[in-house]
Amino acid sequence: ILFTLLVFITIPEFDAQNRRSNPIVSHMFTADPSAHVWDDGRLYVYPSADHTPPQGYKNMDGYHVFSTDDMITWKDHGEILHSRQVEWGRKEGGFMWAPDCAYKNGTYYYYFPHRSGAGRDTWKIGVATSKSPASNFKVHDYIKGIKSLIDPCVFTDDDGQSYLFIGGEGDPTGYKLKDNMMEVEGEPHPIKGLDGFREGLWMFKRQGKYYIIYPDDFPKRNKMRYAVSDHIYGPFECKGVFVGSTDVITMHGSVVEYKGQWYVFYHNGNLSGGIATNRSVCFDPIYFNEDGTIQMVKQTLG
Ligand code: FUB
Repeated sequence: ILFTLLVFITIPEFDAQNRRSNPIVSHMFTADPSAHVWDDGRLYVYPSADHTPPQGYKNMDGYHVFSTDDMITWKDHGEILHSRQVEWGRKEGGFMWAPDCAYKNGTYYYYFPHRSGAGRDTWKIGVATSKSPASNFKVHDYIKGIKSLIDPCVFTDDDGQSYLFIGGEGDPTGYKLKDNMMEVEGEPHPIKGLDGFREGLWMFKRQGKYYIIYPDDFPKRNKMRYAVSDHIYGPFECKGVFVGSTDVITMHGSVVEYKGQWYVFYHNGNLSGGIATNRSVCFDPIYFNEDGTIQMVKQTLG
């Protein structure tokens, strides 16, 4: 019942430079944030959930959703999905990794990577749907006919066509989604040019260019790189690192524009003192140069 109660968390006010402290959530551990702005004017963050005491990536479970309309006060909408609701999932549960959410024609589609068995080759991308952005999600099925990869990102282009990107535990790959948002059509497209790609890609579009941000494989502490292309499937040109490493090995996040400002969401381990599997979601503003390159992010800590 506790999880279904709405919890309001207030973080300290912006200081004179319009800054505030990270992380955005401090009553639980969160990671892999996918941020979206929906028609109600709020910004929603769909992260995965780490558990305490640290139980490792294999025990990740019980997704929550958070939203804000001022980038200061965050509302926890409670648990929206647990592996026990996933009939085709591994019987031990867990392995609910980095999710994403998309909206089409009055329905929210929630995409989550989950193993259907014990092995690394059993990853499936499940789909749950709801008429609301942060409650009442019902699990449908998983997306058939795609590779066993993690970290879904669903991007909808200006013409309304949606695409699924997956990658991690294998090379980044893009697919065209059918209108039902639960099936792919056509061939898989390998995404070329993401130098040093590790996992967790996220696509956004700005001034007609496709951007992909992605954690690199920098040893011990991943950094966030980005790459740019004129075409949805690339080839992309890697432009380098724009978020430096944090106190945990993984890096995973998203970029979104809200009320005229662009932001990057990511995670670090500050809340737990750097425990790799007790992460916390952060955000910072990002700034573009005239040529479309992204300035190095100043990470707000504490
Ligand atoms: O959080 C579990 C996994 O670790 C994610 O799916 C990866 O992107 C990495 O953050």
